[in-house]
Amino acid sequence: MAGTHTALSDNRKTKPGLAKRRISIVVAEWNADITEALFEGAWETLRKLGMPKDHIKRVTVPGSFELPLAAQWEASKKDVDAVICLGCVIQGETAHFDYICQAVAYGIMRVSLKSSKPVAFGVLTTLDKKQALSRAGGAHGNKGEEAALTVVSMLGH
Ligand code: RBF
Repeated sequence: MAGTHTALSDNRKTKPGLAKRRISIVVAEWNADITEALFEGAWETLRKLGMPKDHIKRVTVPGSFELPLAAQWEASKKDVDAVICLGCVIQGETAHFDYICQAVAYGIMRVSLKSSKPVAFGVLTTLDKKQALSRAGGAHGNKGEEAALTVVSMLGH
């Protein structure tokens, strides 16, 4: 749950330094009901912390597998300080589950290390839709919100 992670930034206070930052949020369209909820969580969190609307860019990709490439396109832009990747891979519906999850996790990590910019892994990898829903604004919080807090923390705010 978001509140239990002490390493994450305090999400109650506005962070003045964020007004100068720019963040891109890459959202996968697969399981769109879930990923839209993750996007809302990330967007609301950045706005609450004081990031101007026009400093938050949204990029949409077809599926989670496409997240690393779009993240790389964003991270390679001079004026982008950090990227948040949001997706949802559900095991019950995906025989390729392990391949996709591994490729996406590795790809996102690579983009982050290569660009030296924070790139958050906000990708749900769950056994079923119920587990995904509980992590997209349900009992287990909203992982989009946590991904936003993570990049804010990594940017030093
Ligand atoms: N993308 C997701 O973001 N979540 C999924 O659960 C998901 N399941 C998939 C299942 C199969 C069998 C295939 C072929 C693709 C799936 N994708 C999923 C799409 C994937 O991320 C990517 O968009 C496509 O494979 C095209 O590169």
